[in-house]
Amino acid sequence: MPKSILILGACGQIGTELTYTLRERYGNNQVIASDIREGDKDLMASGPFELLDATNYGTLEDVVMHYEIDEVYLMAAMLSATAEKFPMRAWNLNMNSLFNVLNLAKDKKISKVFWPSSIAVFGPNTPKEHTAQNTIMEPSTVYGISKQTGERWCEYYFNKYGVDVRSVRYPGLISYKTLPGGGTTDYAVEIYHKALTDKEYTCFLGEDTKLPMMFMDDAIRATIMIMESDPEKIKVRSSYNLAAMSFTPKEMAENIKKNIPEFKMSYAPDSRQQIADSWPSSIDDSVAQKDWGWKPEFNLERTSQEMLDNLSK
Ligand code: AKB
Repeated sequence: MPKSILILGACGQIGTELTYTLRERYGNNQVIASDIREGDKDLMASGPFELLDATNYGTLEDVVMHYEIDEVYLMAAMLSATAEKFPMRAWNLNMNSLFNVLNLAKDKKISKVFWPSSIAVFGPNTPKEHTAQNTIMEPSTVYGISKQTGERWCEYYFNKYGVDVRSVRYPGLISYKTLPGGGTTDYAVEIYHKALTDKEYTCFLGEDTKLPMMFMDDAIRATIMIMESDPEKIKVRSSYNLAAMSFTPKEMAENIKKNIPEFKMSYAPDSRQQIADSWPSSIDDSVAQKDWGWKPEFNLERTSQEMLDNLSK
């Protein structure tokens, strides 16, 4: 029997690309896309789509039973910058959707769960460079607190109820198909759009703010890799550090100038600077490399090339 997959938050930045990739891999009808609102028309037309609020257990359970779902990818979340504006809404969305999915797995209605964590689980007291898998974690943002709490619950459901939940801590993600929304690392996507249309960009982070980043193809590959790994290889059931590259806005601008020499960057840091300052600059992902063979493929050079080539089509 082919397995049946449900993606919650399928119209978001990660969900869109994950849906396309999983549909290619397992067949269009095996991958049910869902979101609280409609998104990209091509995505919605490429296979089954359900309008679904992941915080509503009843409707989520109905969809899971109707399609006989085996695996759920929970990509719905409120990101760091928006979560600072709406703390309670962020907490409710990020936590209730996770509990709903973990409880479905606990009750054996689904067999496997993917839930994304983030570098936001770390905080201002965490060592900034090569941040280890296990280190000080004192997140100072609403989003970070929800992700750290989520990690604890994932590990608890695995230990206590045997729930097969798998997770990675995504860095900032760079992609051209769907824009991110409400994150602190969003500048690293906006910059390419503005470089092509306006030849200039005002960055909301300071020029030396170094953050861990990853091209979307690497993020999708990591997600599918961890989900397809043998369960005994997944030794960390909270969430794995994941890394590809780290750079500052200034380094990114210099890189773009190699392709668009007239590109001009200016800086006007806003409230997102404080969030960025609380996060690591680079991540040590050696545990993911050792446990399930993770290895990134895209550096800044290759990412810029992909972004500029695809956005100028
Ligand atoms: C954000 O900026 O909030 C996200 C993240 C790093 O989790 N991209």
